[in-house]
Amino acid sequence: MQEGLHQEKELREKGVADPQIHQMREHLYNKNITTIWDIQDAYDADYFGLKDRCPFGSYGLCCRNCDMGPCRLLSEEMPEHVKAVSPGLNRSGCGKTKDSMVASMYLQTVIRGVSSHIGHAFHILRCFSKVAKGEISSYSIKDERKLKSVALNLGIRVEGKGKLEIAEEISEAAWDDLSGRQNEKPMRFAMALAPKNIEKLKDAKLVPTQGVAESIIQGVHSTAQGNTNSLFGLLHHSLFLAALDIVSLYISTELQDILFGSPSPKTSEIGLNVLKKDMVNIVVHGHLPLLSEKVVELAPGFKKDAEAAGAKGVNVVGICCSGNEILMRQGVPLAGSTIMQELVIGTGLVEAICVDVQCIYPSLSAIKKEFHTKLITTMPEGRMEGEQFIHFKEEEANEAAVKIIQEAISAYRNRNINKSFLPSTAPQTLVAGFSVESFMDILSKLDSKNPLFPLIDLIKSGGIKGVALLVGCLSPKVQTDMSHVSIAKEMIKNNVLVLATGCAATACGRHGLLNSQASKYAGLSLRKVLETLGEKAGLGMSLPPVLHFGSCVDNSRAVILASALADALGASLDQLPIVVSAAEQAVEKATAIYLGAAALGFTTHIGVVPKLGGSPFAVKVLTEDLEKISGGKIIIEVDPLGAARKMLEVIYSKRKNLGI
Ligand code: BF8
Repeated sequence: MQEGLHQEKELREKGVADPQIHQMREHLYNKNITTIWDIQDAYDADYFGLKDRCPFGSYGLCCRNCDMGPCRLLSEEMPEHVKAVSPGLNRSGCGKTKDSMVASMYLQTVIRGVSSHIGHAFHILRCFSKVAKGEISSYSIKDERKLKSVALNLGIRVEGKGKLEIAEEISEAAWDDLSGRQNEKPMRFAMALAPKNIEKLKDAKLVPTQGVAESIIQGVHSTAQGNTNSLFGLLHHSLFLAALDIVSLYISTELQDILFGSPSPKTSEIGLNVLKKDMVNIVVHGHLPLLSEKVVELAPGFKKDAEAAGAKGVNVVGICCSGNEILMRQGVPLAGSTIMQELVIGTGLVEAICVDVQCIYPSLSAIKKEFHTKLITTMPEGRMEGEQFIHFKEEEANEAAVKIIQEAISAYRNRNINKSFLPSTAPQTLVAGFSVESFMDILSKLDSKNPLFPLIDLIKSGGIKGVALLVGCLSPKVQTDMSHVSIAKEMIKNNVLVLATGCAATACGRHGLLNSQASKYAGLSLRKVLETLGEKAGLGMSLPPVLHFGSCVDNSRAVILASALADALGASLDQLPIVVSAAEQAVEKATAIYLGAAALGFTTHIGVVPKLGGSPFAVKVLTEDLEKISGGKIIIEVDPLGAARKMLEVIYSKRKNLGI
């Protein structure tokens, strides 16, 4: 682990690679406005004389759960200067060992990640249920094809039923899965997602079961003082919840598609320069499409109001996963990735940044005070002290969106153009909006009856060697962006098709990997495949070598695709030449996702050192032993090229085992 921490430092010393981030950072630094990278630099420069983050926290050996603590334990691996000042205790006040402390802290991280995704699913489900019951008119069922396919996958009959009736039955299934009584029954959405693989997990007791809330409480309970000290029990529950996490993502994705439409490829742009100097700029930020869709829908109706305020109109742009949602469905441009949220406000050109939940830095409050920007919070989970709160409720969705747009227009009058700054870099063009449905539509141009067959043939023939799914966040602890970008380039060079979601996708977008021109980085056979598919799909250009597969909840889309491939090949998920990489995991949700992928059977890479170093046993369980249980495992590798090499080896060996 110590070596990994050194490697992280070496990578961040290379400096930020995206020129627009570099320019904005410098601009703000000169104005004494600090950003996430400056804080990381401050930790590197001096932190209680350690010149790094606290080693006890970094190793997962700091427990502050109860008031006997905090307790911190010493690892042999820690640097000498730490050992010299530490009393060298090897158990907490209550007797937690290094193993149980590490595993307990890790489970708590997973629980926060899973709870965030389940919280997301609840927001969507509540709205969906009200639509199904005809209780609200601000939303409707936009995608009937998807409604029916979700119903059929859940075993719900659709003949002779109206769409609201079908929707109500889907909603009941989702409520049972998420908040029904805990029982031994697999979640219905789990069986719809990957039936064969879920069966396979039975012996390992990793099948996501109904009554999610109780499973979470059980996890929190077992980490409370005076409960289990079993390393295996705690890690097993982490894996169980993480598998369940993927199913909760699936619920959100499916219901969102029904409400807002399944995505299809759209050309758009990404970069700070999508903000317009002569328009009222509204940035939507967070994760739920409920609010962002409404702002996008209603903003054009306020052109006259904006003109009256001296602007040419209202420009809505996205950031974070709310941004991904409206990008892939409406083609709305992205101002940047989540890690750039401070910079977006720092342009001085944002009238309102409206946020819902998750990945919203509390630092926004301080930064926006330097400008005329309004930070509008809309949900209790994301409320910020001293900031405006427009409580978003489905029943009053239109009213909330209108209020936000009006607030933004009124802020435009206070914009001080002398305080504004945009970097000199033009936005990157990108194509986003790939989903299983839209990808199958493209493949159906090759085989209308069995669209999956051409993909299987390509994998079998080696035209596509395998698939890599890039997930998760961007981190200031490494060279931001470049872990994802380097891995993506290495994969496509070796004829591996790359799917990307969340911030991994937006990083690839800013570095020009989400457009046709990027096929020049692809190996010969992958390039040919992309050109053929692009031509057959009538796009008049090659498909991008990295397919933007949506927001973080849309990782479930990749699992659906993998599950269909596994069925067609007569294999299980762990046998497929598919790897997952969370190269810059930062947020608890990313932990839930990468661990969930490994629980389902995927070999999954992480590129930031996890807080597991205090327990070599915990590391062994996740990086080695897990393979015997689920078929998946974790690869911890900070160096991106080293990680790519390891993932390619996995792909080649899986191909060999499949005899292809
Ligand atoms: O959910 S990748 S920083 S934005 S957690 Fe957050 Fe990580 Fe970005 Fe979307 Ni996902």
